[in-house]
Amino acid sequence: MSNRLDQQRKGSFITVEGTEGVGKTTNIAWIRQCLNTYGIEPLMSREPGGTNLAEEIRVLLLEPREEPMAELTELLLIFAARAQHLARKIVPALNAGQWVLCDRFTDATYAYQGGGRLLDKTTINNLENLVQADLRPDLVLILDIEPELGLQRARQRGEPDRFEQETLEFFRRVRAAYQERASQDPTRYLVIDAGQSLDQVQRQIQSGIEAFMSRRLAV
Ligand code: Z5A
Repeated sequence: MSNRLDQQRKGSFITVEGTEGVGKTTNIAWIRQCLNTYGIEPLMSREPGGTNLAEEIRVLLLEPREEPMAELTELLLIFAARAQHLARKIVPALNAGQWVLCDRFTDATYAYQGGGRLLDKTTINNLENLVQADLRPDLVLILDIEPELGLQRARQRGEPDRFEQETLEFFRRVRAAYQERASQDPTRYLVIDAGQSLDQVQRQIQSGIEAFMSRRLAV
């Protein structure tokens, strides 16, 4: 099965990113509502995961375990899950003209494995090209927050997963990597100040979606 996109596709691929406790889950529901006002019901998904097999890989990735996971193992498992997710869910949906709204995608790999774990960006880029061919999100919303504040919010949720156990310094590097990616392509990336009240965050998201929709409708 190819991951190449049909050039005639009408669906858009929107992803949502950010560091811990940034409010992705809360705000994805709002993004969906914003799209609904245009008559769009997106296919919802998440990474790592999105299909039964990819969700099994997610468990391997997130559960703390005695044997430390090697960084390259982590990177390859993430792209293995992504290959499955693309082949079985995302690409067929986009090619059928559906919109896809995904909680995290490859920008998270550049941020967590590249920024956080300090893995070589060229290796990530090579895997991205292998697994995704020319598929890239049409719009990436990055919810941006001071890592201290995000961790405070995230740690109210109970037992931390393998990533949530990382240091503040790790999350500072993750954030910096997201910011760097956003600065390289300001039309495809939308950075939202997620440290504000939920109401203010939702207003920023709404105007970002409106701007994206007007660009899209103008094509
Ligand atoms: N990972 C990776 O390393 N590489 C990759 O390529 C990919 C992923 C794809 C799982 O992701 C892990 O996978 C992730 C990186 C790694 N690291 N971790 N952990 P995940 O997305 O499933 O996990 P998450 O980062 O913990 O996301 P989450 O569950 O969506 O949580 P959230 O962003 O923190 O959202 P939330 O639950 O909506 O918000 C947290 C709390 O804050 C909650 O109580 C809200 O009510 C509150 N909140 C939200 N917004 C506000 C505002 N504006 N004000 C005040 N309080 C708020």
